[in-house]
Amino acid sequence: MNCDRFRTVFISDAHLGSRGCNAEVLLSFLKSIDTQTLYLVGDIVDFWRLQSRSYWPSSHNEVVRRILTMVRRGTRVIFVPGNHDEAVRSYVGMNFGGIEIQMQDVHRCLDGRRLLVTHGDQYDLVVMHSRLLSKIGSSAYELLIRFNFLYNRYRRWRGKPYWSLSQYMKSRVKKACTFISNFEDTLIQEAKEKGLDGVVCGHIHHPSHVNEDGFTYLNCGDWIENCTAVVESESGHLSLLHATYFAPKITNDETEKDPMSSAQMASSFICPTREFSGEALTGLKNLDATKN
Ligand SMILES: [Mn+2]
Repeated sequence: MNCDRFRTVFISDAHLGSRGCNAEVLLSFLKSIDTQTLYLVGDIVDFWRLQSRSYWPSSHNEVVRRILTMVRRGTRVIFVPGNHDEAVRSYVGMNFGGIEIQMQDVHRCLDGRRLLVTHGDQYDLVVMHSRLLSKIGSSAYELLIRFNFLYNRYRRWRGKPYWSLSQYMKSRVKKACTFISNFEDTLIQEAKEKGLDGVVCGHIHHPSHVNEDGFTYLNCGDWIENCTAVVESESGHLSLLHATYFAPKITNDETEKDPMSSAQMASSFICPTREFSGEALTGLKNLDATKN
C-alpha cells in the first residue's frame, strides 16, 4: 500500500465516543499514513460524554483498532491524555498494548529542536473558572445584582462615583475573546521556561502554526470541525496538515522561515500514485481564502 511517510504525526481532540467526531475521516487519514512515531495529544476518547450516554459506533472502534495495528507494524505510539480522557492520567508511565502513556513529553525533531508535547488544559485557567461558575449557578447573578445595588449605596454614602456592574461584566467578556491568544502565550511561556524550542498542543480546537523568534507553536486542532494534524516529514519539516485534502496546509506563510517551497512540500507528502487533483487544489485555495 502506498502511504504518505512521516517521521512524526501528532493528533489531538478526536473525541471518540461523541457524535461530533469525524471518525471516518480520521480512519482514512490513519490508513493513508506511515509514521515512525504517533503522538495522541489528548481528548482522543471523550470519557465525559461516555459517562452520561453510551455512544460507540463501529467507526470509532475501527480508529482504536487502526492505532493498535500501527503499533504492531512498528509505529511508536505515545498517548498524552487530556481533560476528557483524564482517567488515563492514572496510568502515566505505563504501557497498554504498546501505547506509552505520558503526562507530557519532549519530542526531539530531526533538526535537534526540542518540542514540549502537552494537551494544554493544565494551562487553561478559563476552563477552571467556567467550571466553578457553572457550579455556583444562575442564582449567583441575582446575588450579584443585589450586591451591585448595596455596594453603590455604600459608595454614594462615601461620596464615591457609581461603579457599573455591566461595564465590569463587559470587560470580562472582552477578556474571554482574548482567551485563545492567552492560551498560546501561556504555553509558549511554559515551553520557553523549560528551555525548549517549541510546543505542540491541542485542547482549544484551534489549529495553528506560528513561528516567532525561532520558537514554534503548533496546535493540532481537532477531528470534529477541522480534521487537522501536525506532521514532521521525514526530512524534518514541521507543518499543519488538513486531512480532508491529504495535502499540507501551511499557515502563517509570512512567518514560516523554512526555505522549502510549498510545491516541494506537496511533492514530498503526496505519494507518487496519488496526484494532486484539481479539486483538491481548489479546496486548498478556498481554505486559504477563508482564513482570516
Ligand atoms: Mn481538552
